[in-house]
Amino acid sequence: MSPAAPTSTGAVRAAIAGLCAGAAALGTGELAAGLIGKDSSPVLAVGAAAIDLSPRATTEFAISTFGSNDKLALLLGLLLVIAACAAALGVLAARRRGVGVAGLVVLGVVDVVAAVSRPAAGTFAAIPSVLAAVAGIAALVFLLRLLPAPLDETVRLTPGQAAQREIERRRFVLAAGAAAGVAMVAAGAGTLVRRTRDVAAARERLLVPVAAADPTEAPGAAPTGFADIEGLSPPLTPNGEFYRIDTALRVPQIDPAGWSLRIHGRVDRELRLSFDDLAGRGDLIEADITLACVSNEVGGPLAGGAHWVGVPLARLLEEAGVEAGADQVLTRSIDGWTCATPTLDCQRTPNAMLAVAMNGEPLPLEHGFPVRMIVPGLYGYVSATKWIVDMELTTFAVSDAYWIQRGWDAIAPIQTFSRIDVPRPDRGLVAGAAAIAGVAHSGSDGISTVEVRIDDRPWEQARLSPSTNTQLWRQWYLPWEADTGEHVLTVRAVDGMGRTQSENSYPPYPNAASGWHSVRVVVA
Ligand SMILES: Nc1nc2c(c(=O)[nH]1)N[C@H]1C(S)=C(S)[C@@H](COP(=O)(O)O)O[C@H]1N2
Ligand SMILES: [Mo]
Repeated sequence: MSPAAPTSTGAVRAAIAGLCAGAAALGTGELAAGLIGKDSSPVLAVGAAAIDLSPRATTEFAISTFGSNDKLALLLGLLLVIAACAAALGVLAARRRGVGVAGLVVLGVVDVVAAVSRPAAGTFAAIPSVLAAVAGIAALVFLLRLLPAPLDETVRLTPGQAAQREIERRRFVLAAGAAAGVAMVAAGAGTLVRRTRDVAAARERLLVPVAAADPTEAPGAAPTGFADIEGLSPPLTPNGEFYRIDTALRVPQIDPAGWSLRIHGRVDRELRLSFDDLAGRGDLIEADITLACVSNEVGGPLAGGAHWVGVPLARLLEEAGVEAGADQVLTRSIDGWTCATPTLDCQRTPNAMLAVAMNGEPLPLEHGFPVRMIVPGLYGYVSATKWIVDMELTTFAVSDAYWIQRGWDAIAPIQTFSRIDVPRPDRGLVAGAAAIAGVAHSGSDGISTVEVRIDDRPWEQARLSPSTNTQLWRQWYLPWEADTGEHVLTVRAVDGMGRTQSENSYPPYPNAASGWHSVRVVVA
C-alpha cells in the first residue's frame, strides 16, 4: 500500500459523508416543499433565482444551446454544483467540524434568501430551506462521527485492531447508504405529494371553449401537394411539438377555479375576471396565428402556428376604459415574469386576445394554462404572457419588462423570416425528383413571394400555399430535379409590401436574427 493511501481514503470517505449529507438536505427540502406546496422547492428556488440573476449572455447562450431543454440542463448543472459543494464541505468538516457546519449554514441562508425572494413565494417559503439545512448539518455531524480515525502509517495494526477497523468501515458505509436512501425516499415522496396537487386533472375536465363566430378560414387546411411533402412544417404545429420558451423551471400549476385576472392601473374601471367570466363570454374569437421567439436563429425551430380561441383584448380594454397616454399594457405571470405590449397593438391588431384554447384543447400547462396572451405580429417576449394573472395599464416611460431590463428592444414586431425544412442537411438525398420546401412568415404584411436559389443559379419562385390570413405563416415549395453532388440551397421571402428579406446576417440580440437561411445537402 502506498503511504498516501490512508489519508486519501479518509478524504474520500469525508467527501462521501458530505455528499450523503447534501442528499439528506435535498430530500428533506423536497419533502417539505411537497407538503407545503406552492412550488417552494429549495433547489428550484435557487435555480429560478439563478435564471433571473444571470447576465443576458448566459440566458441567451442557454436558450440557443439547449433550446427548450435549457431548464433540464440548468437543473443538472445546479445539482452538480451542489454535489461538488457538499463533497468539499465534507472534506473540510472532517478536519474542522465548525468550518463544515458554517459552510452548510451559509448554503442554507442563500437558499432561504432565494426562496423568499421568488415573486410567487408563499408565507412558508423559507421552511423547506431551513429544514433542509438542519437535516444536512445533522447528517454530516452524524456521519463524520462514524468516520474511522486516521491511521498512523508507521504503526502496524494487530489482527484485532484490523478487525475493529473493518467493523468501523462497515458501520460508516451502512450509515452513509441509509442517509442517501432515506434522502431519496423523501425526495420521491415530496414529488408524489406535489403531483397530487397538479392541475392536469382540472385541465382534463375543462370543456374546450368554442368561439361564437365562424373562423374566416378552415383552420390550418393544407392544400394538396403541400400535405404530402414529408418533413415540411404543417400550418398548425401540434401542441406536443410546439416550441417552448420561458423562464419557469417548473411549469406553474394554476387551478382555473382559483384563477383570476386583475386589470388595473391607468383605467377608468378596475376589473377582476374569473376563468368562467372569460371562457363563458359570448364574444370569443378564434384565429390561426404564428407565434415566434426573438431568440430564434436564422432557420431555427422557435416558431409555430396554432389555432387559438380567446377573448378579444380590445373588448377587455374597452370595458376597463384606458386612460389617455397609457401606452403600455404590462402583463405579469404568476411566477413574476413581466411583458410590456404597446396598448395600440392590443386595441387595434385583429385577433389580439387572451387565449384559453390552443389547437382544439384547453391551453397545455407548458403553454400558459389556463390563460395566456396572444398578439399577432409581435415576438413572444413582448406579447405572449403565459400563466397571466395581472394586467396593468401604464407607460413605456415608467416601466420596463423582464427582457427589456436585460437589453432587448422594447418594440419588437416579428421580422420577415423564411426557413428550409426539406431537404434536411443531415439526411442523405437520392438523385431525381425532390422538393425544396419550408415556411415563411412576416409580422404584419403577409408573404407575397418566396424565392429559392440552388447553388449560384438565378433565384426561382417557389409555389405558396394559398392563404388570406397574414397572421399565420405560409408554406412554400419548389420542385427540384436533384443531381448528384453537393448543393447549397438558399431561401428568401418578400413580404406583402414588396420588401425582400435582408441578406445581412445578425444574431438574435437585441431585436431578432437576420439573414437568408441556407442549407448544404449531398445528393447521392
Ligand atoms: N410567463 C411567461 N410567459 C412567457 C415567457 C416567459 O418566460 N414566462 N416567455 C415568452 C417568450 S420569450 C416566448 S417566445 C413565448 C413562447 O411561448 P410558447 O412557450 O408557448 O411557445 O412565451 C412568452 N411568454
Ligand atoms: Mo421568446
